[in-house]
Amino acid sequence: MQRDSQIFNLIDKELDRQRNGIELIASENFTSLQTLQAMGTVPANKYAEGYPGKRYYGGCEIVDQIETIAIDRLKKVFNASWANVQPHSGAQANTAVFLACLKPGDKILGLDLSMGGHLTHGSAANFSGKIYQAFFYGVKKDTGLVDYEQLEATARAEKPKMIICGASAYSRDWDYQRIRAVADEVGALVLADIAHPAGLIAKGLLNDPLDHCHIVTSTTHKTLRGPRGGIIMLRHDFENHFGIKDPKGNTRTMSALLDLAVFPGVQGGPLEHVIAAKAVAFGEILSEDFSIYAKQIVNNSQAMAAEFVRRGYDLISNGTDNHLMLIDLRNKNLTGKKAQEALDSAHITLNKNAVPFDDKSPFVTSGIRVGVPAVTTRGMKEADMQSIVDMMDRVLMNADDQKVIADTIQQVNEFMKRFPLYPEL
Ligand code: DSN
Repeated sequence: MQRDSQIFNLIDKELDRQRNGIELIASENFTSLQTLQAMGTVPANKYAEGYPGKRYYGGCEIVDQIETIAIDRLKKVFNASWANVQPHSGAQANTAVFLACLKPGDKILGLDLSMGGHLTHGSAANFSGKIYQAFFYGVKKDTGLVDYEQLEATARAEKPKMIICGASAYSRDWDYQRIRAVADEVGALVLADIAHPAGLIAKGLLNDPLDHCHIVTSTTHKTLRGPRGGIIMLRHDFENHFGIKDPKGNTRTMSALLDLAVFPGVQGGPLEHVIAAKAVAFGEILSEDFSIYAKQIVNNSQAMAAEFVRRGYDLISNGTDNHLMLIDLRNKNLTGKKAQEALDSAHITLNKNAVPFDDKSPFVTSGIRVGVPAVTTRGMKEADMQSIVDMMDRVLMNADDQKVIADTIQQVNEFMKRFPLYPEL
């Protein structure tokens, strides 16, 4: 068979783009070479519907071992008693949790997408807002912090079946204990979606949701630095707590209901090559190197935030506890769209983002979200964050100046040579 040079040339170009630019998308990262390599291996050819030891196909004895190792390592990473590593994505993980715990029309309560929440937490455009009755809490206008009073008041008024915490654009830690207290009061389950800060939670740098939240989901490719995918975890399994039954009407443990919800509920065959890569990444997370990495993420994020504040940028909540920051650009007379486009043209990649109480559409927005997991993987330290903010500031203050953009491209490409990516490739 002829090698598909058209596609492989494009893959090479994407590698160059990743190598030469500054990656600040808060949800992106660079996996290790061995994690990357595991994804391109022969378990990709295998059908393995079911779970280790209980498959619907023959020939699963090796992928059973791979999946069991992935589960065991993940349980160790988060001190969980049960885990499912099959969800193809974070959205699939959340879908499975909803399927296991809710009936169509049930009430859910999540952080509003426009305040930093996620599509799958009840957005009208998503299955979660179409199939379930969604209510929202937000952040406080003066502090940018989650409005726990609003969360509690809405929970008491609406009595949702599930309260969802977690965000895709929130730079502060969560009070899981407080959310669990009101959930117990109104009889709700708590789902923590830790897709963004999972790597920091794994290393004890942020509050641990697993003790307080009934169910925890995550992606594996953000701060966990694994392949693209999802996971579901429990620290404390429970039975018949909320009268939830399996499709045949039998009472089951939550772990059994969640397994059934992932397969056959929302997925067919698991991606065993991706599960192999998850296992590799989880092994890396258990190492001391990853502890150093996670700490450096927080140091870099805080150094970058301080530099933005020093230059007069308006950070929501005035700083960060985690890997990202949200910047309101209105005082700089820029929209998020304009900022994203100008920075993109200078090989600095991030995304425009609505800020709380935004007056612009989601296609324009007043802000940008900036994250440091990927640049930290490249080996950058606090002083490098100042260099990045310096380059960004110059572009943002001269967004229509093609000479500034051209100079910055050169500067960015030169700067990134100090931080090689996949030198073996
Ligand atoms: N799209 C992801 C993010 O960028 O945060 C969330 O799913």
